Amino acid sequence: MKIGFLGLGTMGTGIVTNLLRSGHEVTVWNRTPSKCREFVKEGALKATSPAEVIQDCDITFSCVSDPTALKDLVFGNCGVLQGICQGKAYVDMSTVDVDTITDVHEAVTVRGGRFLEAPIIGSKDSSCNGQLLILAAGDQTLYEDCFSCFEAMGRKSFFLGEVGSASKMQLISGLCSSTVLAGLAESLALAEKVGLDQDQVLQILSMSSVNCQLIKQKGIAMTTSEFSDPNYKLHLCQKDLRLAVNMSDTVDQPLHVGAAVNELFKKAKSKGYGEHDVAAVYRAANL
Ligand code: NA7
Repeated sequence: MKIGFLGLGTMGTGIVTNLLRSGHEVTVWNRTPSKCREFVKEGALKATSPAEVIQDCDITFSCVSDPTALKDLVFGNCGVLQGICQGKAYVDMSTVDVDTITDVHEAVTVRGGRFLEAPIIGSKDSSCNGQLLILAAGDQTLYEDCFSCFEAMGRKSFFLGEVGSASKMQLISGLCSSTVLAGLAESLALAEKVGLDQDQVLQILSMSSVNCQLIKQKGIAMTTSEFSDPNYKLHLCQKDLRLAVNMSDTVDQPLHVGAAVNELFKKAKSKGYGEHDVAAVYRAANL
């Protein structure tokens, strides 16, 4: 089976490395072509457009930043759609909204291709370590055909049914984790203001019922101001929040806390921390 991969950002880099390590034949494409170089050295093939990758491969995956990037990739010049025909399979792993993924699904299937959405829960570390959680929905036969790839990328994959369900789950997951992060940022900021020792605060939190990996890792990043090597970029997290808030509008579900968390992330982004790690939300909480 020939595998294609479009989008060699933070997530794509870890995923493609694991696909190659597990013996898959992979053809890559990235908007900035220089990012393909390292993978070619590791044995990947390189194509000059998304359409060419689709034409050369049986299953092509993509992972790009946001809905605009995905639309460019799929509907743009020499984009995914121009390679799609009967027998081709396309799997998108970006975090986008239900409308965007539905449009992509319709456009691919109307041309005879098979489509799966498969957004991922994780960060740079989990994509490098093959520990992503994969949320898939759409064509179940394609989900089954992706088995060896998903095994290489992640620790577990879930099939959630019709296209849109995986994007919904992904946005819920992001809403929940960024709410925890915002709560941690404000708690640590307040702790500092009232004169507590932050290391001791973190030690106590990590022995209490709120203990989790996120609190531990991001707590250390916040108290040591280590934001510059992003595990997950703050502007992507804010995009995920924006999409979750928009989704809540479609069903009239109030997001009192979620909307406020979104504002905090927007503030951190406007202070110039968009390309930093999500933990930099602390900079917006700690005035
Ligand atoms: P990164 O590291 O910011 O990488 C983003 C990738 O998306 C990168 O390959 C970009 O290409 C690509 N991109 C961005 N805009 C476009 C357009 N318009 N056309 C084609 N390709 C584009 O993000 P992550 O890897 O951390 O995250 C990827 C997704 O997973 C995202 O949805 C997260 O929310 C979850 P570039 O290298 O800049 O040319």
